[in-house]
Amino acid sequence: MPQEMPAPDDAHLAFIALGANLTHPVEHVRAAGEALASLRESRRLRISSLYRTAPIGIRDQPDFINAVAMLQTRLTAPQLLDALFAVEHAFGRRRDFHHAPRTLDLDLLLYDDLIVDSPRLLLPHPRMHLRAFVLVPLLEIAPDCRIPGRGRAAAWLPAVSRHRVERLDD
Ligand code: PH2
Ligand code: MG
Ligand code: MG
Repeated sequence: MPQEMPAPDDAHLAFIALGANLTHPVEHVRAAGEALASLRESRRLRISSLYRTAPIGIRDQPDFINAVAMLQTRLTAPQLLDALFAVEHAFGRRRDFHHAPRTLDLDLLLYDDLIVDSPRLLLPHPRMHLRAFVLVPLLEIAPDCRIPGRGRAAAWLPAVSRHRVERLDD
């Protein structure tokens, strides 16, 4: 977590990964970034550039557009998760199969330095340190970010240098 961001006692710092790879993914990710800016009980502190990224997992699908947002929020982690599902739903997200192409995917990456292992919520996101499409935008907005249990996020970059990640022009 970046340490330069002191928060009131009831405010928490959360990082959210945005991804889309179906119709108009750039517009969808941009609009989702705006939706995060107006989430209740929350303030969007930063949002990364947009990145065009090669699909990880199922390779035979379109490139993704990815970004990461930093939020200050008074919502609890489960409340924030529900709010993210609501935004995904509003963007017409269908859950066809694991890793299926998606109109919008919002993943809660980090919530303060919380470690959670429940059926509904895993924190930190268990694969975030292995994905350039998460690490590169995350480090753009929080270069000193630490992942609980995994150390500095930046230390994981060399391990994912083979993943294609291109920053889009503004
Ligand atoms: N999301 C996945 C699986 N693979 N690949 C890229 N490049 N970007 C994603 O957001 C992504 C993925 C599952 O959520
Ligand atoms: Mg995902
Ligand atoms: Mg998801």
